[in-house]
Amino acid sequence: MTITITAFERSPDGGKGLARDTRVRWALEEVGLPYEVRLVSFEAMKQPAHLALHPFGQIPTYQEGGLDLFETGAIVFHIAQRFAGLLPDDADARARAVTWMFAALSTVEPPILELGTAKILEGDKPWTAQRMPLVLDRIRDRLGQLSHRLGDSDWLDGAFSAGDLMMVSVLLRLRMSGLLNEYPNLAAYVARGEARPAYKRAFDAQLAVNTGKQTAG
Ligand SMILES: N[C@@H](CCC(=O)N[C@@H](CS)C(=O)NCC(=O)O)C(=O)O
Repeated sequence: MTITITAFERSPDGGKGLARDTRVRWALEEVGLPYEVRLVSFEAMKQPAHLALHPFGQIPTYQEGGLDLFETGAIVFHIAQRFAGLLPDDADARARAVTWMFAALSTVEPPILELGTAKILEGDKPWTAQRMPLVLDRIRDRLGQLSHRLGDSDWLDGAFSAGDLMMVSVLLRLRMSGLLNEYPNLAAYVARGEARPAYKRAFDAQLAVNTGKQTAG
C-alpha cells in the first residue's frame, strides 16, 4: 500500500511547519507508516487535475489505494481510525479524543486564523488598529479556557492522542504572536508535542522541502 500526500512546492511560511501537510506527516509518523509526497505549486493546485482531488484547490490531500481524501481533520481521523497509535482502544476515551480534534479545528483554530487574516491579508486596512484588540481578546478567551481545562496534565485526556496532535498543531500557529507565553501550561503542552520524535521527523521532512533539500518528483 502506498500513501501519497500533497504539500506545497514552496510553503509561504518558508518551512516553519505551519502548512497543514505537517499535521498529516506527523500523524503518519506517529503510526509508523511510510508515505510519499507530491509537491504542488500554487498554480497546479488550481488546475483540474488537483481540483479532482481537492475541490477547493488546496493542500494537503491523501491517497491510499483507491481512497482519495482532502481536509486535514478527515485525513488525520482516517489515519487514527485505521492504524494504531493515535486513538485509545476504549470506546469512550476514543470518542473524547475525537472531540478534542473537533474542538481544535472548529473552536480554537478559527480565532487564531482570524489573527493571520487581520495581520497579513488585511493589515493595511484603516480599521486594523481597532480590530486587532478584538481579535486578540477572542484568542485569549479560548486560550484561557483551554489552559484551565489542561491544568497540569501532560495531554488533554489521558495519553497523547490525535486530539493533542491537532490541538498542538493549531496552537503552534501562535508562536510568532507571543500569546502562548501568557499561558505557561499551554506553552509547555506545545513544547511536549514538538518534542515527540514523530513530530520532529514530520517537521524536518517539510523543512527539507522548503530549504531545497527535497525537490518535486
Ligand atoms: N480546511 C482545510 C484547509 C486547507 C488549507 O487552508 N490549506 C492551505 C495550506 S495549509 C492551502 O492550500 N492554501 C492555499 C490556497 O488556499 O490557495 C484543511 O484543514 O485541510
